[in-house]
Amino acid sequence: FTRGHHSVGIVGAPFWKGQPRAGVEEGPDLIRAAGLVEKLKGQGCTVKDYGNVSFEEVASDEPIGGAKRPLAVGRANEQLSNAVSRVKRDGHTSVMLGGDHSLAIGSIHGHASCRGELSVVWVDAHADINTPLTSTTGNIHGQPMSYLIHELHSKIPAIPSFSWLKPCVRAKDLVYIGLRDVDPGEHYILKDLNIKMFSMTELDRLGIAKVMEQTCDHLFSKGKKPIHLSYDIDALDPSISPATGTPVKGGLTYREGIYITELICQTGLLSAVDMVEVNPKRGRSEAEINSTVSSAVDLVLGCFGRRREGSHPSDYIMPMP
Ligand code: 5AB
Ligand code: MN
Ligand code: MN
Ligand code: MN
Repeated sequence: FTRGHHSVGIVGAPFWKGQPRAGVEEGPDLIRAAGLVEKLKGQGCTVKDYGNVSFEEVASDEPIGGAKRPLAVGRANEQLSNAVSRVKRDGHTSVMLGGDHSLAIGSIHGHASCRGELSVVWVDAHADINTPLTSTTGNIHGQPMSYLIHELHSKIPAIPSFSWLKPCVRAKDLVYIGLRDVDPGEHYILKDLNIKMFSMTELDRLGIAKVMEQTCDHLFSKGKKPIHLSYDIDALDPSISPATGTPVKGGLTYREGIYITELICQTGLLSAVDMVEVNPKRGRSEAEINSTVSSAVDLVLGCFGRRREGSHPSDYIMPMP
């Protein structure tokens, strides 16, 4: 295999207010410090780093009907949506580094506003599809998909700071991989809307190869749309990525996690990636932090042509004796 030529645009989103734990806003700079840009270039990508979005401060921010910090999260996602749609207009595959997973609202919205209908592959221990009314925590990082799905629009209370947001994803265009901690209201929604999901049970039954085959079959049977891959680092097992806000045991192995990115890359349809929920303050040691951050880097590299079998540039010259 020769190496693909991907043009990557990176947007950092140092934002934590979709959940209560400080530290997740350090994710973007940590992932960069681990050499993401250099490594992408080293595997043949063109990279433009758009820097971090600087989010506006919000003064008073009382909960509205089951959504905590609605002003901050609404405004941040509006800013992020604009940033991601600019990256897409410039012709790059967008890589959004979080930050907490509420940021998928702006990332997916910005992507869709430029590219139209999307397929969404959501890799996560959690379904993040609570409505503000089904949520038991009020944390918007557990709610982003509900704001984005057309079929749930009538179930979402009006929140003024989200008035810019229009649903942009169809339930049939969404696939989950890695689920193992789903709330009752979320499970009702998944079944009611017949959303394709591969929980850890299906992964155990089928193996990751069949899961990815069926993921692609499901998405392509609806016509080929640009793919938005939203990757929560807590999808991986906490033994590999412990430095995250809501770890759940029994997760993806490193190899399964990487295999997902390799197969999504091979579709040739990958158009945007989110890499979210890396939180160094949740690591109990330097080693735990490093393992989490370097896994996040490797997953992004897998999205852009890194192959475990190795690779070589198409103009590689064989040294002669
Ligand atoms: B994450 C929970 N379902 O709604 C909720 O990390 C957890 O982005 C959400 O996947 C986890 O608060 C959000 C209990
Ligand atoms: Mn999660
Ligand atoms: Mn998540
Ligand atoms: Mn989490």
